[in-house]
Amino acid sequence: MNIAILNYHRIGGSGIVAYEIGRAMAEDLGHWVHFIGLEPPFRLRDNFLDRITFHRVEVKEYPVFDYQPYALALASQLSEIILKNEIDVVHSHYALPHAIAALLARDITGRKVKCVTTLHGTDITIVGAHPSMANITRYAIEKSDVVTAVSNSLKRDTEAKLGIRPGKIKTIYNFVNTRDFNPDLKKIELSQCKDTVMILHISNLRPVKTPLDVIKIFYGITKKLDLKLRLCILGEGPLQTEMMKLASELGIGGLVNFLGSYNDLGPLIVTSRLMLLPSKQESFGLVALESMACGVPVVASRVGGLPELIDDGINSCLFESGNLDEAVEKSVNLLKNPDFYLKLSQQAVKTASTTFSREKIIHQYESVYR
Ligand code: GMT
Repeated sequence: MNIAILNYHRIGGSGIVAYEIGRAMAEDLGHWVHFIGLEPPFRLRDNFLDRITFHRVEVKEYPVFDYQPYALALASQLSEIILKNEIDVVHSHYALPHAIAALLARDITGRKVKCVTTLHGTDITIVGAHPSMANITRYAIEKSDVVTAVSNSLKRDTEAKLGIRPGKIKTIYNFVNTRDFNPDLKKIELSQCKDTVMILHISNLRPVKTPLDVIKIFYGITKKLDLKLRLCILGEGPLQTEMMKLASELGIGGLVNFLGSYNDLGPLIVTSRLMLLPSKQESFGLVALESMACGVPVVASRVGGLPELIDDGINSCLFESGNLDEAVEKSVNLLKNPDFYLKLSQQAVKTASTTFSREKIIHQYESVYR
């Protein structure tokens, strides 16, 4: 099949999922994949992969436009790509603007190309459900041939918030590539983390991730455990300065490292002992899955799709959203009890490599395409 994939190129779960689907379609299943966007998906930038092409969208800058019309430029250039490459399926990640651009491009070509849309979370819970965007998001969903959501929680939220009929949206869980995320990866020697227990948080440090709570939970752990501890923050975002300020107010500034953004996360994850994810909302929590695949248990809030992935006390831990005392208690309990830790770590790897493996999930997408 010839598959076109539309996604956001910035670092984030939806771009990773889009890239990994394209990669698996080309590498494992022999399809031809065309990524289309302003920039290549960031994991593609370091790699050349056979049967994968990137098409850059050009947007004409014109002073009369208040906003450059990216969605229209995408639709127009996608219509050419559809015709030239005999595209069978356009897979849009995010209803807006990608699914709309795909529907428009199909109309322009008059071809019977199929439109598949995957919902990732914030496109519905934050943007799509806003009154200014609700109608067009509903239209994108209703007119797509198949719509998938990355968890049952997101599927239910979308049906409720946008009044979508049950049966229209199908859940296909996110997945992890266990070649890149597994417990046997070589650990990184971080001089600042030598002989210490490293606790990790990975996110875009936006309010929805409650990154200030990460600092507070870590502070609580340091008060209860007589261990050399470090908190490493991977990712960049608007709350970084506030996090630094809070850490120094609490007297733990020297124990918190901000490492910035990286592509190859596996070696950093295996170097750490625990992942903290206290998000306010998380439609799936890809980073939790990647951590579990590395055998690093997660302490996460019981929100959105996280309970579909995390079985509390079996493969990681969940706490009630906002209950930081519970988060501290569960983290301390894990770090203090090696047998319990090992049990959770092994079960986390098992969950990731069975229920959420690339091999299992990618066939679900392929059968949707077929
Ligand atoms: O979490 C973010 O802010 C980024 C966002 C994205 O669009 O990349 O992540 C969403 O999609 C991911 C991939 O499906 C999910 O794993 C994340 O849970 C979801 N984020 C939220 O729902 C907040």
